[in-house]
Amino acid sequence: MYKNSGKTHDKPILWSAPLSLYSGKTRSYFIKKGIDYQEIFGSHPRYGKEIVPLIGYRVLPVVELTDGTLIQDTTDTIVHFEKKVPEPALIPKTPVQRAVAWLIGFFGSEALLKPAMHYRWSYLDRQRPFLEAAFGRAVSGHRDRQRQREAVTPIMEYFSGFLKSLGVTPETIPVIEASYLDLLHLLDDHFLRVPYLLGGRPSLADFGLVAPLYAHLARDPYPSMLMKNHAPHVFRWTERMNLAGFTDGEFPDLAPDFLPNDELPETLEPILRYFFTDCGPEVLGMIASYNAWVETHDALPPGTVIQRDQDAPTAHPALGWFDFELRGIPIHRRDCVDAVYHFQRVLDVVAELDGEGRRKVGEIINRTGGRELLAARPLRRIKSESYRFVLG
Ligand SMILES: N[C@@H](CCC(=O)N[C@@H](CS)C(=O)NCC(=O)O)C(=O)O
Repeated sequence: MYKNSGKTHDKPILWSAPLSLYSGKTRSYFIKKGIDYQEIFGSHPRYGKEIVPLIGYRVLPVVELTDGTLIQDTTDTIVHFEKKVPEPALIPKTPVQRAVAWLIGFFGSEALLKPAMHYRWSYLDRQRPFLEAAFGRAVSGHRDRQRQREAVTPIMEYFSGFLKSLGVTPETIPVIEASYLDLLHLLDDHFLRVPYLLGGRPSLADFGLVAPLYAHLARDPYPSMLMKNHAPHVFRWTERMNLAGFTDGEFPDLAPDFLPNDELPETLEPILRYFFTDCGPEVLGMIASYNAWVETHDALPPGTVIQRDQDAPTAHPALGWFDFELRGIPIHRRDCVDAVYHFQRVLDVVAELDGEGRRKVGEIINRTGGRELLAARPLRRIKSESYRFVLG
């Protein structure tokens, strides 16, 4: 399933960059879990020469384990280390907290790319020097401003081109911004009272959410100012997520654990409701787009790579475009096979529940408007093999 670099190391290596959305998720997980790791940016020659050819495409982060195994995918990394180092557990074991951690982790990692990319690229003119330096640090080994600037031009054009694929246009920007600001306010109410999403200990929910909310929305100058002024407690949580240990100076008396009795903090249900309402239709659209592809490619054998352009492997393979509405505004965007795959993982976690846990989770999902989304099913199972998504 994973390839091996053939090198051994004293510590796992996090191939990453400070500006990278998903790198922020693994970094925060390693810091909170207490994993002794070494971070090396993608500008290091070994990344381009040895790591990228093994993965098959440029992507950050990649975790190189001490035996050389290469894990690409932040959720896989967390699941791997949770098995290897069970305590302190950062994926809850009780049914409600476990299902909610997977759900919010999914929405955070997969459903907030629109605001993250919008605030980075639509406001480029207000933060260009910061982003040029950030990209330079990530991709160029030159210690020369001019040469770094030249090196970043193609990659900045590549990533800014994502706006169209995500459906970010002059017509959709107002609703994307309004929806994001509402999320910030809900999260601010929460982090005013509780240090992490599930209480006194960070979980998969926090790591999923910190992905968009750190590298782009807390660090890039324009959205950073917005977050600090609209949601100062969210900004503080992004700092907290990058500090070792669970106990925060603001909450010294709170046990460093999830809430007792599988309870959720009161302020969490409105956040779940937000995700189901504002992000649910988009995820449903992606699943429908995948299912339509499956129906027209019925005879494909297991192992077939799920991607329209088979010869151009990428972190976010696509099959086509689809339409959905955000608060009544139509949005046309490209689908993401990886998002459907990650939703399938959430469905698997919910399907494993039984008895009282299943009943309680069902009640929360119904109360917060998630019934339709949780009833959706990818028509054929998606597997991840050697960094590609394939039919099961
Ligand atoms: N599902 C992957 C996604 C990783 C990812 O998309 N990383 C971004 C940088 S933050 C990237 O390298 N994108 C390259 C591309 O989309 O071509 C994970 O969780 O690790």
